[in-house]
Amino acid sequence: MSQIVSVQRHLLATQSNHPDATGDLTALLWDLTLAFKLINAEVNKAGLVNLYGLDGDRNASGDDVTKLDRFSQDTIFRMMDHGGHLCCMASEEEREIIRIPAEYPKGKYVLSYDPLDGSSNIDANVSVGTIFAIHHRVTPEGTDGTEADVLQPGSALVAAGYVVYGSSTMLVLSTGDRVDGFTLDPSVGEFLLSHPNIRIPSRGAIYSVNEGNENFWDANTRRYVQWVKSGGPGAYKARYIGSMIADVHRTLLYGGIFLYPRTFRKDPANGECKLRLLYEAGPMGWIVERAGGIASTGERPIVDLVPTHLHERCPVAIGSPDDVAEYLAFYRGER
Ligand code: P6P
Repeated sequence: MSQIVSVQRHLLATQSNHPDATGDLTALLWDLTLAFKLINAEVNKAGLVNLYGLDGDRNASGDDVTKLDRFSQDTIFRMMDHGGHLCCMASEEEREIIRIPAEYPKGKYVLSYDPLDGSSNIDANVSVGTIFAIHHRVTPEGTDGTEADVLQPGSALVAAGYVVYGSSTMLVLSTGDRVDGFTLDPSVGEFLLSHPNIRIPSRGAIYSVNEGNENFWDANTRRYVQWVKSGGPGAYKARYIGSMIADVHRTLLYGGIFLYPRTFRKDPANGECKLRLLYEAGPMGWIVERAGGIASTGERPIVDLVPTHLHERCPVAIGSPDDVAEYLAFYRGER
């Protein structure tokens, strides 16, 4: 009979593998899991307390902010601002970095997060989630964090993860060595280890892309998708939820490929990208790589990109190594 392991116990066991660990990261992650439980409770009853709908704001990326975005943003801030683990934060919902209030100590980590990814779908009860990324600060200890602490590549991540608020609520987390999944048992309010050491299948018969953009992709991406649809790699299914966290979570567990390539709709010369590097592509790409997958912009690994501003976007090809390698061969004109 399998052991019952809470995320807290798992984090303590992981910490014991690092003799120089101070417990700071463990405590930071514990605080985050409580924020996730609070957000989960609201997401699960949003329709009952009129939390659906927009709150009238627009975020730095120009997206309409839903009431649940605002609630999730505020919950994470109020949970994380006083623990002494962070020097600053950055959120997809905030134009500038989020400072730690003067009365609280400044810690050695920096947290970047998308408080509620996929929230444009929330009123239709589509799975949404929270994505988080943790780096060591690069500015002097004890001082206020700056953008320099936030603008770091995925390759420098210390930990990252996401929570899918779906048919069940699942936390997927990595502190570097492996990827583990914890399912929330709502009857006791604990995240319990349900998917130890997640490894992405080498191939999966699912491709996931918004085909409504097909006429605005580059020619090689169009060729790849047509090749898949004509049975090139075998009989593949199309699955696209429109919530990156749900599409990538399915890809991580079932295999296959998730694509959000550059589109040439608004700017035919340079194109435009949809997914945010700091809050979506970077952490999700880092996690998939830790599980044995590939996460590429088409030109280079996503985790190699050094962000130049807080709301930078990038093209995304994430998934099983065989599937993403085939896409990259088409994208680069090698097939
Ligand atoms: P489209 C949600 O708004 C999001 O940022 C990602 O979660 C999702 O993958 C993408 O946008 C969906 O974009 O253009 O297909 O609606």
